[in-house]
Amino acid sequence: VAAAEPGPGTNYATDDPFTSPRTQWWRDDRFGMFIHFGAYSQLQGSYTRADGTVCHDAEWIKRQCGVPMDQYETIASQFNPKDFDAAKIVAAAKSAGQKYIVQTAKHHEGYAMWPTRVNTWNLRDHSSFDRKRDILAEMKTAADKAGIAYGLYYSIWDWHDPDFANPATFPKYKARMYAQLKELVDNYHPKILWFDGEWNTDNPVNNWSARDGEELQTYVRSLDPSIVINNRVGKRRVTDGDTGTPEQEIPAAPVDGQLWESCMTLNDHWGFAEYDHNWKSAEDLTRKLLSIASRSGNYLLNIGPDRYGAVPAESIDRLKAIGDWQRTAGQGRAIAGAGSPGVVAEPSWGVVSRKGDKLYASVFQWPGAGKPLTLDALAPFDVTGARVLGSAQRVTAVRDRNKIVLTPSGSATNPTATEIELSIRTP
Ligand code: FHN
Repeated sequence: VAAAEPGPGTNYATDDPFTSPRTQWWRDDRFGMFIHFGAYSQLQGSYTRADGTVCHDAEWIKRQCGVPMDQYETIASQFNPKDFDAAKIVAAAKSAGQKYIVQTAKHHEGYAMWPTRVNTWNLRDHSSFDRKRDILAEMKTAADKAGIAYGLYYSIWDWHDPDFANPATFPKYKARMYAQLKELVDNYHPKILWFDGEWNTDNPVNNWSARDGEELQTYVRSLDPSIVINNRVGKRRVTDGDTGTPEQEIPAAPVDGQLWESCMTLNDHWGFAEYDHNWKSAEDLTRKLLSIASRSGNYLLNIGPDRYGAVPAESIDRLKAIGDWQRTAGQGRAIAGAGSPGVVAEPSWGVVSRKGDKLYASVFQWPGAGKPLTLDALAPFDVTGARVLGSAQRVTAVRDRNKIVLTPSGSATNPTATEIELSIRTP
């Protein structure tokens, strides 16, 4: 359902993100793709020092492995992501049922992944890449074509710009950052600006103040008031921006009274790391998505393309498997457009989400034919129908005081999660 366009004169600085038309699409989508891709990808997670020892990290490799800046610049000059294929990446997102994308435009290394005019530390001017290509423009075009919202990540923390770490010249850094953000908004019209690095604790190197955060939000809203902003924009995570950003965890909702989005990796790194084979299973990822949606959160699941821009097959396969589960028997109804049930507590055997007058009970531990699944009611409501998606079996729903006892007559339809759809009537 297309959200109403916010009208002119809307006070974006004070509207409530929980109800604003500006965030409507984001609240409905539930599932997005994060992309960590930068000059660090050229190293693919391994840096060989002068003494022959190898140091490992991904997007933090510059800092964690102490790569001197001149060497890092040389490495970046070899970066040639010739196989970056926006249509393929967007298709992978689509296959997963992801409805928006957030791509790193600039990570902590300070390297701009678009042809910025602000400096030459960017993919066009400091690489071996085709100067005519602009991968952010390619992504924006492909995302638009697929009906996927496109957003950009921008790190406030900058390891490359010397003015970031110099209190006397910090305003010059800020001016350049503002200019880059204007380029991003003007050229790629992001629906999300996802900030990061406001938190770095290298004091006194981190000159980013709470006031800087407030100003930045006002600035972004002045560029385009419809942009959704995450909370890492300032120093007041609870009140800054529109969306909370728990990382690698699923919190109990609500998070400090904010909309929230859990960002997570598919293996143990954000950027490509050739040595990291610790991939999460499709079952685990799908259950995480269901759990997050059942608590009215969003899931921002990351891919890290390799140095040539290719997405690991392990990522592509898992994304598709998450989408396949959703496409089976309409099971995806438990996710997009759904949220916290309100009327029942989270059961021990799975999670429950709600969309309008339907509850979706995602059963992770199926009890077996004739065995009960119990839900604790938190509010009065009637169950007017119950069925197992993708199965002809009967399921009865009997109320016993504040408990709803569901008894399926057959076996689980799906080892990841079997969906029981309940039709409900609330007074
Ligand atoms: O330092 C970054 C990290 O590399 C990655 O980008 C994540 C994504 O949320 N954010 C930072 C750590 O909080």
